[in-house]
Amino acid sequence: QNAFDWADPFRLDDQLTDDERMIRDTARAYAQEKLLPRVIEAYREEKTDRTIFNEMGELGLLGVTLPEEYGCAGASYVAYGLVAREVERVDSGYRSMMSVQSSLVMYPIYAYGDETQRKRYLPRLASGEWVGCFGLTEPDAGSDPAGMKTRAEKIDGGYRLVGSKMWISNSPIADVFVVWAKSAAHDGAIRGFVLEKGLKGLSAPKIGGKLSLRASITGEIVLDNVEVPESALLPNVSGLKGPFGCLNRARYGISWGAMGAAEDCWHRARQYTLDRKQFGRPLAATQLVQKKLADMQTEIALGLQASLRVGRLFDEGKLAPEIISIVKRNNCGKALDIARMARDMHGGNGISEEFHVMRHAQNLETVNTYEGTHDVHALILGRAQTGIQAFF
Ligand code: TGC
Ligand code: FAD
Repeated sequence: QNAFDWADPFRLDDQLTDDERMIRDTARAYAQEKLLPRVIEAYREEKTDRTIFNEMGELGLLGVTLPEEYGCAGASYVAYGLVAREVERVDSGYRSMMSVQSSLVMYPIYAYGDETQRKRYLPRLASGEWVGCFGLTEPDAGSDPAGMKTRAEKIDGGYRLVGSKMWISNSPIADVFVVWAKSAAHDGAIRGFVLEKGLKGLSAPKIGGKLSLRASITGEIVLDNVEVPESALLPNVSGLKGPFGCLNRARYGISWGAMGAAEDCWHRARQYTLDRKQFGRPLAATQLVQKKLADMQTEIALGLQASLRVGRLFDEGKLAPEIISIVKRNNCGKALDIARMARDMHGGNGISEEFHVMRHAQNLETVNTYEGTHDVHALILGRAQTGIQAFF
């Protein structure tokens, strides 16, 4: 009889290639040895360590799916998911830093940029020399990005950008800003622009007071008549499908990452309830606790298997974007439930930073909201199966 591996019931490990296992092991060692020791203080002090980008870059963890000619690893989408899972096992904020750089900044420059833009930005972003951010959301346009007010006016030799972006990961420390705006010169279509730090009128104030994702810096982007040359325009995409093409990749990565955070909560809850005795026996000896552990194991095993399937479809070029809504929505929602449950199973200790579970739960509130909220993904799936859009 084959042995049951409680931590890997579907033998996910066997379904990976040697390259994927190697990248996963590199990410796991880095996350456990270098990120875990600093996360408690970073979270408490709301401090983002800029050098994390350089460290990830050195290990080839940034833009991992992009071609080697731009300094990237040319790895599979499954490998990208595995990196997200390992990094988010430590903290969702660290995974945010990585996935914004990879999927929301490097990917659009690669997919929608020209060769000059690729050569200028990709190697520097891959090494972590430069940090990037992605500006889609605005104070009055979150779930409905089509309602954005930021606009690009045509001027001699380029464009003038006016508007503001809100809730932008990495923006206060960014060197490169991928910004989406409605362009009058393109019949009002949404177009992407690549801006560099230091432009006149461009600023990115930090948003303070976050009770979630505190290890990852978040800010605004203020575009006060920022003038850019024609070469700042991403030439090869027009319309909302530009930002959505990036979001497809980031949302897919988040589906793996959220499961990494959930696994950390599950493993900690299992160990804690094995060690902790009440009423003369371990908490893990009670039926209620065992049911909770079984629920966690089941949801995580299923969630990871689903993300793996989506990753393989990505790699085979057979992916329909709606599938991503299934895994983003399911895995974030389930991870949040698991983190809250693990917090409860730790009793009073569960609210302490030392036990990590409450930090995960707080982080997952954001993860369940950004990149399309849990309910917005339900509406995407509802539309896809009824043919009726219910957004308004
Ligand atoms: P809709 O009419 O559905 O589509 C407009 C155009 O876009 C195309 N499209 C897609 N293309 C590729 N992939 C997808 N997933 C696509 N979804 C739509 C579509 O074909 C159409 O193209 P065309 O050529 O016909 O114009 O647009 P809508 O306005 O009805 O959209 C509704 C909705 C709710 C689906 C959409 O707006 C949505 O997904 N809202 C959520 C917004 C969101 O996810 N924002 C994320 C901001 S970035 C972020 O949160 C980063 S956090 C990262 C971190 O820190 O880790
Ligand atoms: P709203 O759209 O106002 O939604 C509020 C509530 O209403 C939600 O529960 C939502 O599900 C619900 N709702 C909305 N529309 C409907 C509807 N039609 N029917 C039923 N219910 C509905 N954005 C970026 O562009 N770049 C980033 O790097 C980035 N990083 C972020 C980092 C953090 C820490 C956070 C918190 C957000 C970040 N975001 C970023 C923004 C994020 O994508 C948005 O917060 C998200 O898309 C939701 O938009 P909103 O906050 O405006 O909420």
